[in-house]
Amino acid sequence: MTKIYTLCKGTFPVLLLSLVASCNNPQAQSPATPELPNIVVIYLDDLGYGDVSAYGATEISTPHMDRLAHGGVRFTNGYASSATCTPSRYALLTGMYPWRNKEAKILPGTAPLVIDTAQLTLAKLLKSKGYHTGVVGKWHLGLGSGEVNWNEQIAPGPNQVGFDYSYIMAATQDRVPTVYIENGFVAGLDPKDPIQVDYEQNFEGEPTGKDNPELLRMPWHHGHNNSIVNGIPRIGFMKGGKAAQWKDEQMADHFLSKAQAYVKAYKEEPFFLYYALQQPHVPRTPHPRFVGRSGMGPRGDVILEADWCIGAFVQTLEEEGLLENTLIIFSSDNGPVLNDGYYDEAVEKLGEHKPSGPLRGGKYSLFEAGTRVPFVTYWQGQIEPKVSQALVCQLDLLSSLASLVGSEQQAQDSQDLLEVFLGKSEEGRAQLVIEATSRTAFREGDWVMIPPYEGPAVSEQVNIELGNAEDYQLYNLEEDLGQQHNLAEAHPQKLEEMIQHFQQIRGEANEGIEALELK
Ligand code: NG6
Ligand code: CA
Repeated sequence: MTKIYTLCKGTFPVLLLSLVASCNNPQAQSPATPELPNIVVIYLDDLGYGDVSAYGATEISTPHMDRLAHGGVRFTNGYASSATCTPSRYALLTGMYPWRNKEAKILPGTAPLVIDTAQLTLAKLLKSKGYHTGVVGKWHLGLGSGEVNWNEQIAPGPNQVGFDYSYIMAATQDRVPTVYIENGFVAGLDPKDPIQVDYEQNFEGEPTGKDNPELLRMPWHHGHNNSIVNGIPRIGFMKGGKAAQWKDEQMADHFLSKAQAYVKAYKEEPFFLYYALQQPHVPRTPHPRFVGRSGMGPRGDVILEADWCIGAFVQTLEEEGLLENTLIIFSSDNGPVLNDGYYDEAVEKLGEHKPSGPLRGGKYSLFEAGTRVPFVTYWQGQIEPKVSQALVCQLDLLSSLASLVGSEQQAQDSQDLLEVFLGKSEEGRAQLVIEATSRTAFREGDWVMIPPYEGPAVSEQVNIELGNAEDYQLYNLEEDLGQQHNLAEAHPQKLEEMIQHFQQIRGEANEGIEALELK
């Protein structure tokens, strides 16, 4: 009976008509009908390669992330497409390298949608195969097409690029508007208190982080000195919408409850849920029950909080009997950062913890820790636990999942690595272009080449090595994972070959691209 049920479930509604008949017929258990699993992408914000105990963290314990990592394929060469959020998310959803779209860079909360509504997306693709599609959590891909009126329907947004359901924050936790948006409408908005948002100018009479330090419970270090919401200074100015403003400490539970509700609502259909948690991005605001739990201050505490959320979410799948029919992909949008603009003791209380693990750099960096992130595929009963060294990128999920659900659609830069993601092959990508604040570098085999870039070697603001240097850099990651030995001079032929292969994909490096100013 269960078998017939899942068979019918998996193909709904594409083959609905023919299946109505076969579902009613107990003899009709045709193995020819492929089953479509639910697909969940659990995506963290700024979680580093070394922030997960399954990836070697010893000072912090993440049992729920570990459960996925140890029970599925744990990729050690799994990459986000970029060392910052918007470009990585753009690539995840479109299967296109983010540097092909000059708008795909860290966006203000008022930026227009960077995905063309005519463009193929993972959500659209799965929807075309009968999936119900949902996104819960951080969006940060822009909304609207210019001027957004936050008091009316906000479109285009997730619902116009393939998501049937969306419950999102527009940009980041540190950017206004600090409200949730459900299917294009600000949740809980009181029409008598309309929202206004501006990234250039303050609204008259409104306090700011810069001018009113006495109102702050979390001081700013760099940036983050505009409007104050819940005692936290943000990027951008906002007025009104008081009843709709989120409570930072409750955000994790709030998104979790929406993700759980989504699963319960659509469990009868194959569903695709993009569950984009906000941790451990700044401002780090653990719920009181997690405060002090890590001994590392808020950054460690919100990692434990995120881990708990993942556990609770997976438990929901389990309780609903969905775990064996759900492919879970767990990853992060970019590498770690400690001080990303607020004084929150992330640096002072770090102790022996190494958010980047054995890798060099961090968020914003062209060195490995910028883009190499925890990356796990888990599917109970279908994926055998293993560690894979195959080179994979979030970019590849689109074409790989297309293959899983029997779609012919592929995206330009996305490789079909389904067998690798299912743990049946070690043949990953041969090459990958990585991006960090509009600069790009190139990995091929065990080698990585970083072209020369102007700008500081170490960012003064975030204290991270960015990968900028006057000369080409060439590293062999097999021998030198920590990128300590630049082999560019010792291996001129290899360097030349890497530059050529890089340019074949990338075009003339950096042509027309302005790198983001990081001090
Ligand atoms: C930077 C912010 C940083 C963070 C980042 C986006 C400043 C000085 N810094 O501009 O705090 O918000 O943008 O992070 O404002 S991301 O993970 O969404 O890419
Ligand atoms: Ca991020």
